[in-house]
Amino acid sequence: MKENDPLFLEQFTNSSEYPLLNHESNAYKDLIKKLHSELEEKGCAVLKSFIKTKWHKKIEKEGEQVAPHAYYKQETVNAYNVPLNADLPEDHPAKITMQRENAFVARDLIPQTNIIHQLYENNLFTRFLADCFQYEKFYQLADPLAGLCLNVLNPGCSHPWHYDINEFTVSLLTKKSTSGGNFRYSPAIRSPGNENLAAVKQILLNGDAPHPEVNDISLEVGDLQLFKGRYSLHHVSPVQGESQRHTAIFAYTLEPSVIGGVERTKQLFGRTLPAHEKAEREKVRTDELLD
Ligand SMILES: O=C(O)CCC(=O)C(=O)O
Ligand SMILES: [Fe+2]
Repeated sequence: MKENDPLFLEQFTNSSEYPLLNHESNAYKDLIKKLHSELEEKGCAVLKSFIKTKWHKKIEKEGEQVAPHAYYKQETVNAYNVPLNADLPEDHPAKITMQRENAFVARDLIPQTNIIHQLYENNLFTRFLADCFQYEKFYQLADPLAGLCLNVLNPGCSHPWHYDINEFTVSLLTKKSTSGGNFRYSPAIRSPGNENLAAVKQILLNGDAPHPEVNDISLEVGDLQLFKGRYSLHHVSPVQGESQRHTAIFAYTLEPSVIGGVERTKQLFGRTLPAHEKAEREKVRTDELLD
């Protein structure tokens, strides 16, 4: 099956509830309206059972097969993914450090036939996502490692507070932890030109504890999550129980040809490819927010 074949969506996604194939239909327009207002109100929208129930075991299994290839490097990080000794005031929230315990399987290690890979490369799906966020067009990342990855969290581990490099993030839970492993976020806590440092610092110091500005969501396998990760500080709380937690992370941008920075790519995947070195020399990001 070709990755942009509409039959892929028909077969694997819950197309009666999520009519992605017919973007002229009223059902499609109503869905977009609903999701967009959820994004406006809560900074996040969840499409329950976006993948048909009968394929849940398959996406879980495909994830389990690649999970052993995840790159592990426990390290001390900050929420901005800038060097710990960056030239910033001592009271800057980037001086608050955390342990990074999650591991990523890079895109080039996820078979192209896997459901999550086909979904990422499906142009109808990409168009649908742009419509949800009300943008003219979304681009799949040009990054050969980071455009699509599987985020693996082992029991006892968490994903520390951070912002995403890309403007919008879309993820799909492929394996649920026994308990814990909740996605927690502070909607639109920063915006271009305003880092809102005092509020960020308060949330970082609060850690895993409940906070009035932090929303807490628990996802099921096959749920699709839409999220504005460049502006919303977020983390995943510690995974409890025996099972790993897996999420497929789909990254999109508003400009073509976006590739992650060398420092960040090494942090996440333990390696870079020539494409990253080249992009570093010709940086295209323009919003002046820290990485
Ligand atoms: O695994 C998740 O649910 C979110 C992970 C995340 O925030 C990220 O990979 O940037
Ligand atoms: Fe993130």
